[in-house]
Amino acid sequence: MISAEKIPNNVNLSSNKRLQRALEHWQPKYIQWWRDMGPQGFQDYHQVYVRTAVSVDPSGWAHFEYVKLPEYRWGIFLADPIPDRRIGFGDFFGQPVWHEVPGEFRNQLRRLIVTQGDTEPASVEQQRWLGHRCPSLYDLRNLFQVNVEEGRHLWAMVYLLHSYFGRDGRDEAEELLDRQSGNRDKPRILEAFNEPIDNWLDFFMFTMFTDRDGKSQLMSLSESSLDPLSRTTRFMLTEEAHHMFVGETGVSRILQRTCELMREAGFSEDVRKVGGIDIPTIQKHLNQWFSLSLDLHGGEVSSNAASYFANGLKGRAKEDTFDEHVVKDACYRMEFFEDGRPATRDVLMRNAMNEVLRDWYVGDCAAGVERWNRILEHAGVSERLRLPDRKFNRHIGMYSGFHFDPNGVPMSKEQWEKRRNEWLPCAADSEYLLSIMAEPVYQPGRFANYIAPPRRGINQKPVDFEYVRTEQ
Ligand code: BYC
Ligand code: FE
Ligand code: FE
Repeated sequence: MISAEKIPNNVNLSSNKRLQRALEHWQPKYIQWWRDMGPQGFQDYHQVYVRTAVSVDPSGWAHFEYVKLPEYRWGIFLADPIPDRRIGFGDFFGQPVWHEVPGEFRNQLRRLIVTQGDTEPASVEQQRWLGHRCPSLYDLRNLFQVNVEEGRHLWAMVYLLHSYFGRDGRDEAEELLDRQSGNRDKPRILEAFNEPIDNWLDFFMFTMFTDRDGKSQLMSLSESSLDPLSRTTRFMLTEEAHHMFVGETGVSRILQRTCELMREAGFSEDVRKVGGIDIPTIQKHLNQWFSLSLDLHGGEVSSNAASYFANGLKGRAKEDTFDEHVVKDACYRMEFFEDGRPATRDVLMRNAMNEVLRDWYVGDCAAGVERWNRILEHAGVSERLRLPDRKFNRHIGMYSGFHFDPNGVPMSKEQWEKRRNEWLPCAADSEYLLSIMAEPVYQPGRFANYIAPPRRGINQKPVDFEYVRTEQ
């Protein structure tokens, strides 16, 4: 059942009039932002077949309907509380979790929540033109599903800001609608969220790799001692799975189609001549979004990360799978880059928490790339995709300011400049991709030439279902 309330929620909003008023005050600003900065040209005349969260149990989750995007029911949902939940790591290990924000951690928690919140609307802004270049109605619908859920993730963080951070929280909530992706004067906080997402290969790589940073960061925040933050992020993770599905299967379908076109054209022919996306171009976009998303994990050695861990604010992904949770003296063997050479040294594990999470992230990405390579293998294509070395193209942390090739071999700035376009998308690649995406595909069941249809539709609907329809 959809609740009759203005803001669907499972936090008993109607019993907290102050909070309800604050959120109802923020809501029209949010809608204005969505209209200005959300999907361009798909606001008033299109209905999209989307899934709306109406409660956290599985039945409330399977609610599909046609909605006009600005009328999507963005709600506030927290995963069910875990009875007698205890702090799982850091200096307060074993104590009861917090239901309010401790004064001494207020600034750090606010900063974490604002940083997380900032990425959500940023991604919607980055993707706002893609609808005009969509490869099918199925993909168009998936784009909008991702967009409305990122909008809901913003709501999730704004709920925390309004509930627990008073005046400052309300100000931060306004600023979340004020910063803009790529804006020179008021950019989004983290780098990857200021990069353009102009074409669908970018979009699929972004949802594969950058939404996966969402997954690793949300996993570590879901360990938090601040119980409302833990419960909010736990529910967000269930939505994140679909975003990564969109990215992984999007690239899979491009690979599948590329292989078909290669076979048809004869393997030595340039697949671009028959309108496909060649594997080197796919690899370059992988390199781009993987390296940008590595940066999103912060510096390798970070006193911020150490202090988040010590204070119990941000844990490791799957904290309960570790043997020891206080981690006071343990060390992490870290590779440094000194005098042009790698050198290994021990650093306190707490200071290496960004790197620990990055390790988890790289492993999760590698598994995805393996799945992609199986498609190439089955198609009898000998090329393979691979993750570049983690030193490649970094702008945050100890490798920023140096240059490395995708194998991690150091190189001079001049060498890098000369070869950069072999490894990262260049103007000619974007131009080509935009040329094959210039005509959007809006007929149900039809797909652009460069991508294979999905194996099945959404919510057991057929692939040729009218996932987005113009209002009659
Ligand atoms: N860009 O101690 P350090 C998602 C700054 S994605 C720019 O190494 P720390 C989503 C840093 O702020 C998940 N600046 O890093 C995906 C610091 O500044 P100050 C988003 C950066 O503090 C797709 C300085 O560099 N969630 O949900 O450990 C679609 C040294 O920092 C960057 C989160 O990120 C960067 N990449 O920060 C939609 C979780 N990295 O203090 C959504 C919350 C670092 O010198 N954030 N800096 O001024 C955090 O946990 C942490 O802030 C970071 C690492 C993981 C970002
Ligand atoms: Fe998100
Ligand atoms: Fe996401």
